[in-house]
Amino acid sequence: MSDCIFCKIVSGDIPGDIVYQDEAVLAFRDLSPQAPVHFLVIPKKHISTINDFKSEDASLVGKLFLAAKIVAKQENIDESGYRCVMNCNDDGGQTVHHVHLHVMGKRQMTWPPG
Ligand code: DGP
Repeated sequence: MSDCIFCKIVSGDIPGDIVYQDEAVLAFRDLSPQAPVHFLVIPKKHISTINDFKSEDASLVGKLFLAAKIVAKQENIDESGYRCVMNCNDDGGQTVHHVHLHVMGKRQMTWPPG
């Protein structure tokens, strides 16, 4: 989508600190990190929210988590632990409408979330 900031990171039109990519997904560091390690994993194709996932996206959804696991190991947070969050729409706190999995680590997370 031409006005989507994350599509522009996928296309290279705006820079991203990319930590992983394959044919289906891209992972890059969050511009506004909420933990010492904070990266986002996105599908390369534009999907606005979790509500827009279709049954044919099941494998793609799995690939987001598999990429999270790979980068967590790269970042050395796989054993200490990390949190994966995917916000949906306003009440979920979603500000960028291209689905993204937040992966945060290298600090103790709290519960409940804010
Ligand atoms: P959310 O609130 O769940 O939609 O999270 C959006 C995240 O995206 C937020 O943590 C900040 C991050 N972000 C927004 N714009 C950019 C950008 O241009 N580059 C990068 N790397 N991250 C961005």
